Amino acid sequence: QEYTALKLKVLEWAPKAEEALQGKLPEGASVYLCPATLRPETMYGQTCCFVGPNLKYGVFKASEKEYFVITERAAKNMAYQGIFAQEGVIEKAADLVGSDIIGTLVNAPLSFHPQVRVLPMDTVLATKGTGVVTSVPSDSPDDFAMVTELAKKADFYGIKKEWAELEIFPIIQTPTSDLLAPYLVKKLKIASPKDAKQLLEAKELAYKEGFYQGVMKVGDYKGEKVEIAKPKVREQLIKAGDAFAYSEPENKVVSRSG
Ligand code: ZZB
Repeated sequence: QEYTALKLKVLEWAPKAEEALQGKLPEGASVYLCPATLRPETMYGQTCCFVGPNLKYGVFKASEKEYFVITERAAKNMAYQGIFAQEGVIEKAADLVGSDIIGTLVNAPLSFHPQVRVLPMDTVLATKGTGVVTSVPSDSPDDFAMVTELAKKADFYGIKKEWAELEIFPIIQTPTSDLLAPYLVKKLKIASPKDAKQLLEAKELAYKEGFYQGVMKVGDYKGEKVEIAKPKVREQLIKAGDAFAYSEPENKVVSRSG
């Protein structure tokens, strides 16, 4: 699976993460949360970044002044892809639990919301990507269901309601909608992130319709088909130093079909 790993620079740590990192990073180091995505063309629509509250993350050294927050599993893969300074070597500066990171403020490249919060999502898999997921509720049904849930039960999740209520802008026009994820969540009567079966169906539909019939509504490739714009946006992000290629062997247990 060939992902685009995005670099979401930490602007302000949540108090618990701040404490856990005390004295562990060199002066002036930049730390990034690095979500893996298959939809770089949707990055204009990021409204938050998800971590699994119970997952373990590491802060891994990528270069002299750059550190990535990802799972150990992802770090091991990255070490063999020319992403870190030394081939095959991983250097962990600190450990973090997902719940420690929640509330952290990060910069989201290309997004209409340049600053977004790190929020919890229980369904983030430790076995896929980097264990960090960027949220695009306009085009990802899972993300729309989760931000809706978080806004509804902010106290329960220990977050500020407004962190989950950023405006959702149309990014891609398809024959059915320019807000495909909210449309599908409503159509399939998805009430919460627990409706796993319908969410899987919604995701499949959103991937297909978005890729084959979508047209960019925003950005440098506005008016171009998603199929055409996707690699161009990816290149643009990589050239700007805001993303890098990350691949991993297909995981038979969790991969989607087709
Ligand atoms: C932004 C985005 C925007 C995504 C979208 C999807 C969509 P999949 O689920 O196998 O098809 N993701 C990445 N890592 C994880 C993880 N560890 N646990 C749970 N979800 C994860 O493939 C990958 C997609 O699942 C990624 O692409 C990421 O969400 C999420 F508009 O990034 B995506 C219709 C989907 N639309």
